[in-house]
Parts: sequence; structure tokens; C-alpha cells
Amino acid sequence: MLDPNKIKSRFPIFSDSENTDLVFLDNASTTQKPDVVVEKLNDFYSRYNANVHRGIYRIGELATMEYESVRKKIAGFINAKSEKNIVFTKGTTESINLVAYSWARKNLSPGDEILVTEMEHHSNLVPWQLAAQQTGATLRYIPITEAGELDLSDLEKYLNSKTKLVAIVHQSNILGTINPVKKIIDLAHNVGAKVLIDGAQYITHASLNVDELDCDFYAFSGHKMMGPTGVGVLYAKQVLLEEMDPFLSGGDMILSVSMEKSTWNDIPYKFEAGTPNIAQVIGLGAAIQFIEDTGIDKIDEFITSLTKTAITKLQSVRGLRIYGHGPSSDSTSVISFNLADIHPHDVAQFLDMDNIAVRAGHHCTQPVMLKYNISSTVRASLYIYNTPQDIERLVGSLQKTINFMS
Ligand code: 7TS
Repeated sequence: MLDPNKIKSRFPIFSDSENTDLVFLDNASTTQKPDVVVEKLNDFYSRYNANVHRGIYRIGELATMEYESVRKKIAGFINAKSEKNIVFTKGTTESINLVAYSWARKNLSPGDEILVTEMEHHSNLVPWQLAAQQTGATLRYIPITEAGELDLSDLEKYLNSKTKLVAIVHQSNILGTINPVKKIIDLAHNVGAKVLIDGAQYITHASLNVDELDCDFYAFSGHKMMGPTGVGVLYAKQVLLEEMDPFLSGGDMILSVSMEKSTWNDIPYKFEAGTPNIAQVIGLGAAIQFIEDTGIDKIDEFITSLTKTAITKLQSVRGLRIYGHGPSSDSTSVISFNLADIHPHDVAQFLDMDNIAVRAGHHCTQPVMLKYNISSTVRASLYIYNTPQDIERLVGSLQKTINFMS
């Protein structure tokens, strides 16, 4: 079993004199960065800072080599057929928008349907609302149950010959629920629909095999898996990338430009206009190496076990209600709750006084709030540097809050 205290010592932020007492439980928003990521960024800027794909000089070539080696590393990490399937973006949000602009606007027409779920993060919802408005397609929602799982009992009603795209979250950022995406992908393919998976939360702790899943698109962010902010990935099948038009345009994504027209670079470069986030991509490579060295299965096992402990302890707090995480549900790492009738922002502020960082709000999942008839929750989200002592501190502070408020 992974030792979180040993892992924690690899994260410089926790040794900062202001943070030695910090319990960081907002990992679904963004994760902390290990020493190897911070050093890799420093190394790039100190030793070989140069633009990529252009400089015929030593440091330019070194920067390009490092940048492109991360593309290869990511292809291996998610078991993509080739590095050509890997497009670098700014994050999950941009990856999804890329598909909404370059694929959906070209392929959808009035009468077509896009199928999403009620537990999507807004970034896997609003781009489809806009695409639907502009193409005349209709957006439909797979409902969620009171237990915080997808209600797939009526899936044939939602998935039919009109469905052209299914866009679903692999793991919910508010309920922690892991969805049965393989089953949905296979059923969607049976009716000829393409499938996009929002993997922003799932990929941070669990192993992924896009080839086996057979998804058409998979989107994720580097910063939620210990990488820098400003970098993310869109995985897409090669045939789709070949057919799609560019999203952003400008330098680097062209093959030729005349006064009249331009032609496009090969994939994936066709989708990477302008100077990319070079340092961030290189830093993400170090984060993935850190995950591989730690072992993704060990990470998953540790987080799942710590989540179970946290749920049991939280359930002992008077007046605390957890959303989702039913006994039969496949859910982990993210725990949303409310504490009696105390406003979630007040709870978060009380916790902050004990140097415990959680998030309070709607977590960009307003349809889930509607489902439970609430406006917000408190959310504790766990990662590999969280310890059983962190959970004790959280529970103790919540107990103190409820005692004080009542
Ligand atoms: N999809 C899911 C499931 C997410 O959790 C998030 C971010 C996104 C997409 C968007 O990712 P971004 O990197 O492009 O911003 N989720 C959260 C969260 O839960 N709290 O802050 C951001």
C-alpha cells in the first residue's frame, strides 16, 4: 500500500512554512505538484527555453524533442494506437470545445440528437447547448437516480438512430460516481453515434485504455493529475481527426498558405495553432512519469480505501448528508455533503479557520443541484498525499462546526 506521508514529502507546497498544517481537500479542482514537475519546469526555462517545431539550433531541437516525447508518453499512458491521436490543448474545456466546433458543427443537422447526462460538468454541457443551437440538433439528458448514478433503465429511449453524439463524464466531479462508459460506448456505436468521454476526474487516479474502450474522443486536463495548469489533451481516433476541420488557425497548423487559400498540416498539428504551452506540456510529461513510478493501480487502491474510511467517519457526524456513494455504487475520491442546514460556504469558512481547504458551491454541475433540490454542497476530494490524519482533522473540524452552530 502506498505511503501518503512519504508521497507528501515530494510536494514542496506542504513544506512551505505557511502550509505545514494545510489539509488540502480540493483536488477535484486542481492537484498539487510534485518536486519533479516543479524541477522540470525550472529546467526547461533555465536550460533550453525555445520555441518548438522551428529552430534549427541545439536548444530549439531539444525543446521540440522533449515536447514531442510527451506526446508519445501520453499515447502509451492511455494506450492510444499512435501519438498522432494526441492533440495538446489548454485543458478539458478546450478539448471538448474543439470537438464541438470541428466535429459537431460539421456533422450535425436539424433532427439529430446529442445525448449527455444530468451529471455533466458545465464544460461538457454548455458546448453542446451551443452546438445544438447552431446546428438545429436536440440535446437530451440521461437522468440520474437519487443514489447519484446514471439511470440506464430506459437507455433505448435516449439512444436511437437520431443520436449522433453521446458526451458523458467518466467520473462525476461532484458525486464521485464512475459511469459504465464501456457499456454506453458499445450501445452508442450500435446506433452509429460517436462517443466523447470527459475524463478530467477519472484519469487522475485510474488506468485508462482508450483502444479497449473504443471511445471516439477522450478529454482531460494536466493540472488535475499533478501537471501544470494550461495544458490538456484531446485523444481522438485518427479517421475523425483527418476528417475534422481546424479549430483554431494560424501558424504551425498549416502546410502552405497563399494569398487565396491555405492547406493544413498533418494531424495532430492541424489542431495546434500558434506557439503551444511548451513548458506545461513538458511538465505534464514529468507528472505522468511520477504517476507511472508510483503505480496507477496503487494510486487507485489507496484513494478508494481512503474514500471508504472518509465516508464511514463522515457518516458519524451529526446532521451530515452525503450525496451519492450508495452501498452498491462505483464511486471514489470525491465526496459531496451538506451539514444540517448550515450554508456550505459557512462550513467551508469554518474549515478554512482550521487550515482545511474544501470547495463549496455548485461545482459547475447545476443540473445535479436541481436533482437534489439544493443550491450547493461542501466537497472534499482526495488525492495521493492525503493521509488518514487529514480525514480525522476534517471530521473533527466538522464536529466542532456543528456543535458551535447548534
Ligand atoms: N470535466 C470535469 C468532470 C471536471 O471536473 C472539470 C473541472 C472539467 C471538465 C473542466 O476542466 P478544466 O481543466 O478545463 O477546467 N472541474 C472542476 C471542479 O470540480 N472544481 O473546479 C474545477
